[in-house]
Amino acid sequence: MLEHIPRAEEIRSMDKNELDALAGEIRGFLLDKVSKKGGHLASNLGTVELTLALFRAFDPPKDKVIWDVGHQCYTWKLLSGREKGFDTLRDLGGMSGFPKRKESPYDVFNTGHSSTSVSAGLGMVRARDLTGGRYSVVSVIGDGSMTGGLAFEALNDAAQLKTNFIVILNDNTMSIAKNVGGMSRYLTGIRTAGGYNRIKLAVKRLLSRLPVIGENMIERISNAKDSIKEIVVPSGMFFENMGLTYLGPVDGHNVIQMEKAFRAARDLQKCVLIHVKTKKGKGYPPAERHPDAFHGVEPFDVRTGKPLKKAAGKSWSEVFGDFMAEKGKTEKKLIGITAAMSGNVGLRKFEFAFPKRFFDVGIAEQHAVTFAAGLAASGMKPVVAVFSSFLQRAYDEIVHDVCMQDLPVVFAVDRAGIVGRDGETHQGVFDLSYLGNIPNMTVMAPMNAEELREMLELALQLGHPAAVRYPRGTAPESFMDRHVPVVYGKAEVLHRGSGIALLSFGDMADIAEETRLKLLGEGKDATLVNMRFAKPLDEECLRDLAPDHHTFVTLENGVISGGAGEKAGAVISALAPGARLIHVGVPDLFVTHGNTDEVMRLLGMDADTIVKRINTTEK
Ligand SMILES: Cc1ncc(C[n+]2csc(CCOP(=O)(O)OP(=O)(O)O)c2C)c(N)n1
Repeated sequence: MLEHIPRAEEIRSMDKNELDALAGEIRGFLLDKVSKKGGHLASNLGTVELTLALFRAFDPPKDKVIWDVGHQCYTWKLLSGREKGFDTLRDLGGMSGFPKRKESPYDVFNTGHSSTSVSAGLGMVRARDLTGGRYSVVSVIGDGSMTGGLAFEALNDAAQLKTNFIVILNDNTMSIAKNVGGMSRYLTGIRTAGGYNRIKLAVKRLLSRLPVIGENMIERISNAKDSIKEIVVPSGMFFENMGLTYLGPVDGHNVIQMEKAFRAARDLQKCVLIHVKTKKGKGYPPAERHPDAFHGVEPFDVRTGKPLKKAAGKSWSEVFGDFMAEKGKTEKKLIGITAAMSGNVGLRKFEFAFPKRFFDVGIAEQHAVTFAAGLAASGMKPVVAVFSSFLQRAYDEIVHDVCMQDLPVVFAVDRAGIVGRDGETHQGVFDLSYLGNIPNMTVMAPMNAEELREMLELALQLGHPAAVRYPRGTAPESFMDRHVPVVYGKAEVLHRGSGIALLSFGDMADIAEETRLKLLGEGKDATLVNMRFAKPLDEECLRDLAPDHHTFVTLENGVISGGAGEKAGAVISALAPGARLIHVGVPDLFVTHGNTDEVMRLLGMDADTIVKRINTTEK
C-alpha cells in the first residue's frame, strides 16, 4: 500500500532500495484504482520508474514534460498532487485519464492522439529560446507512437536545433498490440548496453587472434568507439545520422541509470534522443503476459484479471469483424487495413484468416488512407477500419487521394459518437460533418447490427468512396422487430404519424423511439424515420413528410454544426418554410469524459430533454 505520496525532494533523496520499494507501492496503487475504475493499465505499469527518474533529473513543472498520447501519465498525476483524483478517474467531473493543462500546471500539453509530443516539445523549445527561458523540455514518446509520420516530421526539424531538447523514446516493443514496421525492427535490433560491451570484448578477442593485427591496432580499433559501434552494433546510428544525439539503450526499470542519462542529456546543446527500454504491464503478471488486453481495461478482478461485467452482446466492432471474416472467404480482393488497432476495430479474425490481405500500417492514419487509395486504384477492395476521432488526421488524404479520384475505398468508422470515459480527444463527433461535405462520398449510419452488415455490403458494391459510421458499445441485433432492406439513398419510415417528425441518424434510433413513446403518452403521434444515409439525404422522404408535419427533430450522435441534421434542415426549410426545426446532437464544445449516458444527458441528447424542447417553443 502506498501510505505516503513522496514529494519531489523526497524522491530525489531516496536510494536504490527505497526507489524500488516506492515503484512497487505505486504499481499496487495503480492496479487497485484502475481495476475499480477502468482505464489504461499496461502502459502505466511500464512507466513507473521512468516517471520517478524524470522527477529526480528534472524540476517539474518548471521543466516541461510532454507525454505522447498521455495514456501512460498516471504515475505523473499521482506524484504531482493528484492522488485523490484516482477515486474519480474518468468520471464525469472527475480526473481525466489523459494530461490536461487545466487540471494541473504539471500537464503542460494536452494529448490523447499519438505522435504529437515531439512537435509540441520543439515548439516549447523554440519559445523558450526566443524568450530567454532557462528550463528543460522533455517529450516522452512510445515506440508505437514513433510510427506516426508527425513524429518523424518533428525529429527532422529538431535535428536543426542548436539548443537542448530531450526526446525520451519509451520502447516496450508494443503499440497496443505488437509494434510493426521497420523502425520497430530497428529498435529491437539495438542491443542492450551490456550486450554492446560484451560484443566489444568479443571483437577485441577476435582481432587479437588475427596474426596481422598487433596489440596497438587492437587498442586503436577498440577505442574508436563509434567505428566499432558501426561494425558490430548499429546502435542509434539512424538517429545519429539524422543529426540527433542518441543515448542508450537504457534500462527503463532502473531509476538511477535513467537519471544519469537524463542528466547527461541536459548538458548537450542539441536534440538528444534517449532510448529507454521498458516492459509493458510490468509487475502485474496477467498484464505482462497480455499487454494488449490490459492496454485499456474495464473494471476487473485483480486476482484473476477477468472483467467484472460480462459484455451484453456483440459490439459493433465485432459485428464489423465478423462481416469482414465472412466476406473475405468469397471476396478475394477484400483488404483489411488498420492503423495499429486490429483488436480494437474487430479485425483480428480477418487478420488470422487472411494474413496476406490484412495490413497493420502502424499508427499512421494518413498513410492508411492513401495506401488504401493505391490499392483501390489497382482494383482491390480496401476497407480502412478506424476510429472516428483518429480518422480526423487523414482528412486531406480522404479528400485528395480517395474522393477526388472517386476511388472505391470503404471506411469503417468505429467509435463514432460519444465514447464516454476517454473523453474529449476520443469523442467521435465530427465525422458526419467532415465526411458529409466531400463530393463522391456516401455516408451511412446503421441503427443495428443487421443494417451494419447490409451497409458494409452496399459500400463494397458501390464502386465509389463510402463510409459506414457506428458507435462504441453493444450493437442491437434488430430494432422494433422489423426489417426493410437497405436501399441506396433511402430512409426507412419506422412509424408514420403526423405533426412531429423524428429524423434519426444511426444509433440515435433508440433515443428517438423513446422520445416517440413519451410523446405518444402525451397524445402526440410522432413520425419516426431511420434516415440511414447522411449523404445522400433521402429528399423524397422529406418531401413526403413536409405537408403534414409542423416540427422536424433531427437526432445524430455527432456535432450539430455542419452535421447531418443541419443538412436535412436546409432541405426541410426549402420544402416547408414555416416548419419548426430542432437539432439534437453535440453543441459547439469539446465533450468531456464520463459515463456515456450521463454525458449524453448533459448535452441534452436524452429523450426527456428532447420532449421538453419539443413542448416548448424553443427552436
Ligand atoms: C492518432 C492515434 N491513433 C491511434 C491511437 C490509439 N492508440 C492509443 S495508445 C496506442 C499505442 C501506443 O503505443 P506506444 O506509443 O508504444 O505506447 P505504449 O502503449 O506501448 O506505452 C494507440 C495505437 C491514438 N491514440 N492516436
